[in-house]
Amino acid sequence: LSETPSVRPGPTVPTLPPCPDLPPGLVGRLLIEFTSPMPLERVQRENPGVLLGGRYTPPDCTPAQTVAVIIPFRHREHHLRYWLHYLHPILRRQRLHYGIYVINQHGEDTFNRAKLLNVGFLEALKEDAAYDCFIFSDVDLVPMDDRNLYRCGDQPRHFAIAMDKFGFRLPYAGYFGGVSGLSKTQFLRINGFPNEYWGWGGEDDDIFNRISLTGMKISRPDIRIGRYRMIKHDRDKHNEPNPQRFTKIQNTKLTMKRDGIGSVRYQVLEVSRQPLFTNITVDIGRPP
Ligand code: UDH
Repeated sequence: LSETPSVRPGPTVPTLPPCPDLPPGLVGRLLIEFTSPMPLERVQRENPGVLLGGRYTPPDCTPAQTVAVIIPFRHREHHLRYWLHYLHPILRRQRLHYGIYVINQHGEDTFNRAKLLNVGFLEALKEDAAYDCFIFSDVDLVPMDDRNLYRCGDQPRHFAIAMDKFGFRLPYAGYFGGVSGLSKTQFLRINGFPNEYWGWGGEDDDIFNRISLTGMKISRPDIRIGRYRMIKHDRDKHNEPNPQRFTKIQNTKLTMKRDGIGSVRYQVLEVSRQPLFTNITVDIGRPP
């Protein structure tokens, strides 16, 4: 009798090839409009390949990254339907392995976009520790070109560089608002995002400062490709411009060490896996 245990080959698991760097089948410039109503049932019908919670993985290749798309949210259901309608097919064509997380601020206290994004980072990782790239997207911004690839690189990425509302130009050189992406490592290097910007404005400039102060540089797509349509809307209630934002962004260097992903406090009230996204309703408190 032989001493060596016999190794029987198991059933062969077909391993998919790595996804190509440039996804085949992109279409380039897209027609984006927000006139016809967009029932959620229609969006579900259009996206049968999306799994519960808004997860997707390409059937024909293995992507290099696992991407969590994080959306700060409150009372924008009709924007979300357009966003899902346009983005799922785009992300699919981009051959991304991704999940969609809508971080819904509970209650009617002042909105806090950056804190919601911090919550999204932590909660997405609780769902799947494999996430290594985080795309932070406003719910009202839809890319007009699918060559604007929602993935992370060796520097933090700013995607929404040419929005219709700013005349398809960057409003100022240090603008980092709307849609941005950081790898897990890049996000942790800047201690995540600030939690102390309540109301509208400034938080994106604080994030820009964090990136610069840690010696990183913003990467951007070509201006002809980074084009976006914004769904027109009035100013929301409880998200008034924050008068403290101008002084706060002067102090990022002092505040970023104590205020960030390491200090975020919140309470998850509900996690609900919908067919096209995961909704996380969260109590993030209120301004002091
Ligand atoms: N958001 C919500 N609910 C809110 C506030 C903000 O979901 O009540 C989210 C949403 O993802 C939004 C993002 O936070 O896209 C940014 O907020 P915003 O859309 O208010 O910011 P923006 O700079 O608009 O796009 C500012 C108000 C413009 C008023 C224009 C009046 N013509």
